[in-house]
Amino acid sequence: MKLVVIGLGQCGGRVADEFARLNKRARAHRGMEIITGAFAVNTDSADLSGLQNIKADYQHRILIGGRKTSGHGVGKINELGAEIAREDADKVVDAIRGVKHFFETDAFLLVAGAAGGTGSGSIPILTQHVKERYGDKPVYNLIVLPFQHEEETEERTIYNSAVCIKSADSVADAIILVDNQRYVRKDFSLKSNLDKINALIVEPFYDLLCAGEEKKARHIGAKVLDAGDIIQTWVGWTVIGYGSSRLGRIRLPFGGSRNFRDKSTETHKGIQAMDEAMSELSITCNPVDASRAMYLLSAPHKEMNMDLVKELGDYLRGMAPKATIRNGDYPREKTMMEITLILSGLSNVEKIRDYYSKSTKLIPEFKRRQEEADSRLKGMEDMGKDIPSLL
Ligand SMILES: Nc1nc2c(ncn2[C@@H]2O[C@H](COP(=O)(O)OP(=O)(O)OP(=O)(O)O)[C@@H](O)[C@H]2O)c(=O)[nH]1
Ligand SMILES: [Mg+2]
Repeated sequence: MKLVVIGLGQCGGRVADEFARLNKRARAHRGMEIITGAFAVNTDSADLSGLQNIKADYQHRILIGGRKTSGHGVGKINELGAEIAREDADKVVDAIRGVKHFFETDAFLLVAGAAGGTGSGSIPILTQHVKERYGDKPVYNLIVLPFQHEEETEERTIYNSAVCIKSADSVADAIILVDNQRYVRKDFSLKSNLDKINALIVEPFYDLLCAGEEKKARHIGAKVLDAGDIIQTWVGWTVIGYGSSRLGRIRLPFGGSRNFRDKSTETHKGIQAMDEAMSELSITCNPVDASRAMYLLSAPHKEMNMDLVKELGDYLRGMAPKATIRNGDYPREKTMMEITLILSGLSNVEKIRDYYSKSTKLIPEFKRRQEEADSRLKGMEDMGKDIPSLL
C-alpha cells in the first residue's frame, strides 16, 4: 500500500518525518516505495526546520498562518489552528498536486497530536479539504493522545483532545488512535523518549505497507495482504499493535521432514507474537468491541505453514468474536516471527468516552471563568473612569 502522509503541528510533523524515514528504509532494503509523498504543515517555522527526512523545500515543509502567528505556533489554541487551516488549506492541497507518482497512491494519512493547537485544530479541516479534492481515495487520521502528566496538569489538554477527535471522527474514513502514555519507557530522557516513541508508532506500518508492494516471488505470501484488504478493514476507531517472537533453531539442517514438535513450536511462537501485539496495542481497548480485524504474519518462508495461519486466526477469533478477520503472510528472511495486528470499527473506546465526559463538564466551567475574568476587568475599568487619558 502506498500512502501520502501529511503531518500537522510539531507532533504530526515529527511522526510524518518518521514515515519518510520508513520509506527510505523500504527503498534501500526492499527496493520499493511505500510513501509517495511526505509533508509537514505547521504554524511554527522552527519545528519545520528541525525535521530530517521530509524534503526541505517550502512545498514539503509548509508554513501556514504566517501573518497571524509570525511563525511561532498557535500556543495550544486549537480554534486558531482550525481557522488558519481553513484559510491556508489551498497551500496544502496544491502541494499534494506536486506528488510525482500520485496516481499510485492508495490513501492519505494525516497525523497530529490531539492536545496541541496547530495539529489538533487543523487535522479535521484539512481532512475535509483533502476528501473534497480527492474523493476517490480514503483519508485516514493518525491521532496521538497526550501523556497522563499533561492531562493532569492542563485542562485544555483534555478539552483540545475531545474537540479534535470528535471533529476528526465526522470526516476521516478511519482514525488510528495512539496513546503516548502507552509508549513511555522510564529510562529515556523526554527528548529521546519522543524520538523513540515516534519510531515505535510507525514501526508496525513497515511490513503492513510493504507486503502488498512486493514484486519478488520469494517474498510473496500464500495470502498477500494488500491495499484492498487494508481499505476494507480500516473504518472508524482503529488501533494497531505489533509483536514479535525470536525464532530458535527449529529449522532442520538437511531439509528433512518436520515433525509434530516443530509445528507446535512454530504455533507457540506465533501465538506468543500475537499475544504481544494484543498487549502492545496503540491504545487500551477491548477486542470484543472490534467489528473488523486483520493480522499480518511475517517470518521466514519455512517457518510458516497453513496450520500456523489457521491457529492464529482461531486464536484471534476467540478474542474478537464479532470481527470480520482478514489475514496475510509475508515471507521475509529474519530471525523473528512478527505479527502486525489491526483492530478496527471499535464500538467503544474507554479513553474517548472519558475525554468526552470530562470536557462536557469543563465547558460550563470555562464559560464561568471567562465571565468572571470579564467582569473583573470591567470593574477595574469602571474604577478608572474619572482618570484622564493621554490618548
Ligand atoms: N509522540 C509524540 N508526541 C508529541 C511529539 N511532540 C509533541 N507531542 C505531543 O503532542 C501534544 C502537543 O501537540 P504539538 O504537536 O506539540 O502542538 P502543535 O500542533 O505544534 O500546536 P501549537 O504548538 O500549539 O501551535 C502533546 O500531547 C505532546 O506530548 C512527538 O514528537 N511525538
Ligand atoms: Mg507547535
